[in-house]
Amino acid sequence: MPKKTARAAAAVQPLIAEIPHHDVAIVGSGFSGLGMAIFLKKAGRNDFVILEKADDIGGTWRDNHYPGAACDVPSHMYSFSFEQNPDWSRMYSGQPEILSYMQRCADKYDLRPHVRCGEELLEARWEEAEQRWHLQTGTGARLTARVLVSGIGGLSRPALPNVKGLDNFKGTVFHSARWNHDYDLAGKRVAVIGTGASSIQFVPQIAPKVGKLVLFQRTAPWLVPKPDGQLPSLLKTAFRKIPGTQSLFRNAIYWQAEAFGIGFINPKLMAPIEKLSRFHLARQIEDPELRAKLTPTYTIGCKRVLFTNNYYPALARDNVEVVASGVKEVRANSVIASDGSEHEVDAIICGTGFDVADPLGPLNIIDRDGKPVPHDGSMNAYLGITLKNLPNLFMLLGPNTALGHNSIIFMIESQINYVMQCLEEMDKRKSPSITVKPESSDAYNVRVQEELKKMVWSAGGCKSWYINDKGENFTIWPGLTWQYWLKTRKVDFKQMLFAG
Ligand code: N01
Repeated sequence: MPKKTARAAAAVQPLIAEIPHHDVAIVGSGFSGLGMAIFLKKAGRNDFVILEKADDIGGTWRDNHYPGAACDVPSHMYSFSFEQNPDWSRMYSGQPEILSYMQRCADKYDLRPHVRCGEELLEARWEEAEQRWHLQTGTGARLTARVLVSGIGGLSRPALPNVKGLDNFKGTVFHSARWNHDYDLAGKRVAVIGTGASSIQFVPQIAPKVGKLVLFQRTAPWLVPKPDGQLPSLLKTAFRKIPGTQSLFRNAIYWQAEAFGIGFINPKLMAPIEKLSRFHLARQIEDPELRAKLTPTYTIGCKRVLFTNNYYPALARDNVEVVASGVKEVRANSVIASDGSEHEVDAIICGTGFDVADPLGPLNIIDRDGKPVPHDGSMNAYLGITLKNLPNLFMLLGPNTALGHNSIIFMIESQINYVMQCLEEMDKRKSPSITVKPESSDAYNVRVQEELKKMVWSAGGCKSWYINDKGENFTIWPGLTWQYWLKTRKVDFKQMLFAG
């Protein structure tokens, strides 16, 4: 540490003595936060705290408990590589099973004593003189940490549609990620807004119960069959008894998903998937008028390709009406579609996704110059992990690391491995902080944006939450996951600045 910095640090020591200090503060207890905590524990780094805004662990898998909530990535891949579970009941497990897997991991590694529930991080300020983060939560609690790891994730804040009159609706309104299980849907007239990954899972569950379901579809999604089913007990026994079988199964899933991912890089290769999707639609929907409404009009892959076997059959029911239009207005007892039609309903369920434009939400991060990180939807990071001018801040699932084709947990593990190397290197060099060089970060992000311009998310003729208002994509990783693993496997410390 430079002499001046050391003197300043010594001067403030008495002032901060009463604020609890941790070596590492992790934000969030979803897959990212739990994974980070497990790696720290395994490395004997026990001085860490997990700040969790809710009253329990689990992140998105705690919050998304709508009927039919399940993962659309096979469970043997959608789980930690170091905590494989031979007992997954199905190929694609449901939310309760995934959440209990996460809870088991937390208990096995004794993480709960580290979790401070009900503490939403609202401000993180880097104090250069002290070489540490000053943190303040929603309860007013203050703490400091040498290292801050964000496991916030992009899908933590539900987005209600910005529709005139929604507040004046006399019936019940809720979002898929805040499902109201106390509201009995039986016999009710229900409007569902949105036809994304969440909606296609809950619509088939509620359609047989409700009196009438009106589905507002602004953009028809591409759907393919979901190769789901119970896993036979013989296979589970093999996973338990024959070494290597489960890893082999996991690897097969991984490489199949990577092969699918090639289509995002070169959409021409998506032709067989598009054919499959059209066949799926034709096989499940007989009515030509409904089929026309459900036929997508953009290149497959531009929005998330959705896996389902029971969505189209649900839409073919007599009590379901598909309105191929957005929503213009909500009145006291009805929803007015953009095509002008009016639909009287008792309840509105919003499957309208998440607020991803501002990945930080209410969190105010203040950099080493005292400047706040802008909340303008253009946050970028070196490898999606480290940000210029923000020492000792690591993001898990940061900008440009989301996927449309494989397990996000693979990305999380690659990032955690990267963070662990940075911590070790700081120890080795006896340096209090590490920051990415601004020029390295800038050059990296120019390359990423250039690559993304050619890919299906920009070139596929759709409007998706991956792209911001300026046409930039700070969401998706422009490649296959093994390429990301290769880039993050060994940290290139030449791109980093060390203090001291
Ligand atoms: O949200 P979405 P989601 N008027 O943003 C529509 C993950 N996930 O919750 O397409 C009318 O995909 C919007 O219409 P359009 C996964 O990463 C994973 O379904 O923009 N409609 C769209 O149809 C996924 O990508 C799993 O024209 C409006 C829908 O709402 C992410 O979560 C399961 C509207 C939103 O779709 C989000 O999925 C579930 C308006 N004003 C989710 N505003 C897994 O299995 C929005 N829409 C891992």
